[in-house]
Amino acid sequence: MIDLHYWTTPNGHKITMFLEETGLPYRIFPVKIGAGEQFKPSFLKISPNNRIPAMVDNEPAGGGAPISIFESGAILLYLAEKTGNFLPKDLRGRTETIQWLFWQMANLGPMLGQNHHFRTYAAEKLTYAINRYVNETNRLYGVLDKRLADRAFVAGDYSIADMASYPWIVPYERQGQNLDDFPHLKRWFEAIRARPATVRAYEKAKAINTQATMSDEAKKILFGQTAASVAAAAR
Ligand SMILES: N[C@@H](CCC(=O)N[C@@H](CS)C(=O)NCC(=O)O)C(=O)O
Repeated sequence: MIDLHYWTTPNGHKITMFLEETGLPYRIFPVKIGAGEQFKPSFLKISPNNRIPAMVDNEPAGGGAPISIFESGAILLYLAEKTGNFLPKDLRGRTETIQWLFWQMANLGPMLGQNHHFRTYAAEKLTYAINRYVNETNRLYGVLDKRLADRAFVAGDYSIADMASYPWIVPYERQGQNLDDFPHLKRWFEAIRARPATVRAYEKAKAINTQATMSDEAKKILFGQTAASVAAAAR
């Protein structure tokens, strides 16, 4: 059994998308990040960066003690290796997939996250910061669109590289983007959106989090963090 410590955000959806594809048995432990549950000592033990998702595999290959993992890219890679799915076995296919997985982790996630922050959440609307991240989002959409111009998926067949990127494209309107400007990306997006496993993953999220907006209290918890926040949690 897999224990998934999760909240209903893009990085959380990556993992439910994978698990729903494979049918691997799992249970969800919701971590309400707007309520500060990511600072619970029991969660910090498996996710020292106080971020979701984190996962515990109670039945790792070869037996032994459970294995815990944080960082969504590391979790996807672990699950792909565990199940033998969604990561090619040949050297070239595997390298391509891991390369695009890292591209998502280092670019698409962090930059679009800043876009959400400055465009939607920040109380002060800073034109420079908004333009910077909306433009960078636009550039990254362009990179993905070009990559998808002559292939169905990011790297070979549907893989963990696609599962990593898709949830970040879902809020494209909120990121100030128009999918019609990126026809290959749009075709890829619609194909993944229609997959039964994707539909199930997003339905699960809706059932777990019924609150659509972020409260001022949640903003304080999420956007006021310093090293002292983690130190205080350990006391
Ligand atoms: N690079 C990390 C990023 C994880 C991340 O930023 N998670 C957010 C939700 S999408 C979170 O847990 N935020 C809680 C907080 O900011 O305290 C990953 O991909 O797992």
